[in-house]
Amino acid sequence: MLLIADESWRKPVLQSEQFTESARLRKLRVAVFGLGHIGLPTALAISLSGYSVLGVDIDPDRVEHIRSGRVRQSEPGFLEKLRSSLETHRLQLTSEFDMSKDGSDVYVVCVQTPLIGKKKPDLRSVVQVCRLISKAVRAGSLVTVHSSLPPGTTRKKLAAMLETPSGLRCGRDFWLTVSPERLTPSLSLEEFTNNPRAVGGYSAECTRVASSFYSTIIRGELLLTDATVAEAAKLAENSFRDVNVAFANELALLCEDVGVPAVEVIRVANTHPRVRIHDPGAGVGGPCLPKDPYLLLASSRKSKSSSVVMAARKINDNMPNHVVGLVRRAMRGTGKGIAGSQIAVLGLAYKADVDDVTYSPAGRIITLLLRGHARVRTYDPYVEESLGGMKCESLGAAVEKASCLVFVTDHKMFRELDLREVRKVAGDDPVLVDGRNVFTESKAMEAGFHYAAVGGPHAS
Ligand code: SAJ
Repeated sequence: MLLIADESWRKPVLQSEQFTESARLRKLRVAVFGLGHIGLPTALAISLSGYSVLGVDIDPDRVEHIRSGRVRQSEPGFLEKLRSSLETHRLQLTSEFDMSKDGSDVYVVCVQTPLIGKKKPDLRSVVQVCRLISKAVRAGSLVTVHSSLPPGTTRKKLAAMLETPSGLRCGRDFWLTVSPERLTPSLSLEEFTNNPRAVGGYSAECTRVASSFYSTIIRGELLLTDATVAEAAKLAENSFRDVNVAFANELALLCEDVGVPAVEVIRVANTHPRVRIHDPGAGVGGPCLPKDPYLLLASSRKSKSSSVVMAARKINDNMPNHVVGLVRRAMRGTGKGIAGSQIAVLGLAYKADVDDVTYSPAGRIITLLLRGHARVRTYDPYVEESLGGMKCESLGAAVEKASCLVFVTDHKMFRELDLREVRKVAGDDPVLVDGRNVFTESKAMEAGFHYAAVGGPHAS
C-alpha cells in the first residue's frame, strides 16, 4: 500500500474546492489594485456581483476623489452604483494596503503599464503591486492580472516574484491568471460584465479555479486559455486596431492626392461583406493603442525595422502633423499664414465623449501651431486641460474672430452644431479643418467656411 506521508498534495484539491464553493457563495474577499479608468470600474463591478471588495490605490487624493464621487466615468448610473457600493461598504477604499492584516482571497492587478524612454514597457507599477501581494498571498489565494503585459511577463517574471517571500508554489498553493481588460471608458460597467473575456492560467488548474470566480462576475463568454496567450491576445487586439486605423489614414492621404473624399471611398469599400476599413482621423490617442504595439513587440527577438505594426505607429503618429499641414495650406488659400492668426482647436480628448487626453493628437497639433506662432484657443466640453492653448469655457469664446477652426475630436455636441451659427462669431473668411470628418464640404461651404478634411478635399 502506498503510504503518502506528505498530505500537501491534498491541499490544492481542498483549496480549489473551497475556493470554488466560496465563489459560488460570493464569500471571497477581493482586493483590486489600481483605481484608474480600468481598476475603478473593475472594483465596482465585482462589488456589484456580491463580493466584498477593497479598492487599493497609492494615490490618497484619487481615493478621496472617488469617495466624494469626483470620478471621470460619465456613463449613466455609474456614480449612483459607486455611491451605493461605498455606502453599503460592499466596496471599501484605501491608499494603504496593510498586508499583515490582509485577508483577501483574490488579488486583482489593474495598474497601468505605460511606456518609458524609447518606447519601452514600464512595468514598475505591476512589479511594485506584485511584491506587495507576495507578502500577503496565502495558500488558496488567486492572483489575477488585468493590466496589459508583454507576452511572457506573468510566467517568466511575476510568478517567481509572488512565490519568493511566501515560499508558496504558484499553481500548487496559490493560483495565478491573466485576464486583460477590454472595456471602453464610456461603457465600462456594461462592457466589463458582458464582453467575452480571456482567463489565462499559469497552469490549467489556475485557469480552472479562476474560472469559478470569473463566471460569477462575467456574463460574456469566458475564453479559458494560457497566461501568455491571454497577454498576447490583448496586445494583438489593440495592435490590430492600430494597424487598421493606420491603413485608413494612409488611404486618406492617397485620396487627398487623387482628389476624392476618403469617407466616400471607405463607404463604398465597406459594402464588401468582408471589408471593414476604419475611420481616418487626426491621429490615434488614448492609454492603449499608442503603447500596446510596443508591448507586443517588446518580447520579439526579431528586428522591428520591417514590422507592419511599427510602420502603422509611424503613420498614425504623423497624422497630427498632417492636420497642421492642412491648416497651413487652407489658410494660405485665404491669403493668411498661421503666424499671428487666431486658431480654435476644438476637441482635446483622445476620442469622442471622454475626458481623457492621454496621448491625444490635439496636444501635438497645438504644439505645432504654437511653434508656428499661431494664437491658439481651445475648447472641449469634457476636458479640464488646455494642452498649451488658451482654454475657453465655451465654443463661442474659442471661435470668436478665429481665422481657422480645427476639429480634432468628434464629440457628439460638435456633430450637432449649426455651422451657420458658428460662422457668425468666427473671423473673416474663416477656414474649417475637419480632423474627424464630422461635417461635409457642402455644409461647411454653405455656412461660409473654406473646408479641408483628413482624406477630404483641400480648402478651395
Ligand atoms: N481611432 C481612429 N479611427 C478609428 C478608431 C479609432 O482614428 O477607426 C482613434 C480614436 O480617435 C482614438 C484612438 O484611435 O484616438 C483609440 O480609439 P479606441 O476606440 O480604440 O479607444 P480606446 O483606446 O478607448 O479602446 C481600445 C479598445 N480596443 C479595441 O477596440 C480593440 C477597447 O476595447 C480596449 O478595452 C481599450 O483599447 C484598452 O483599454 O485596451
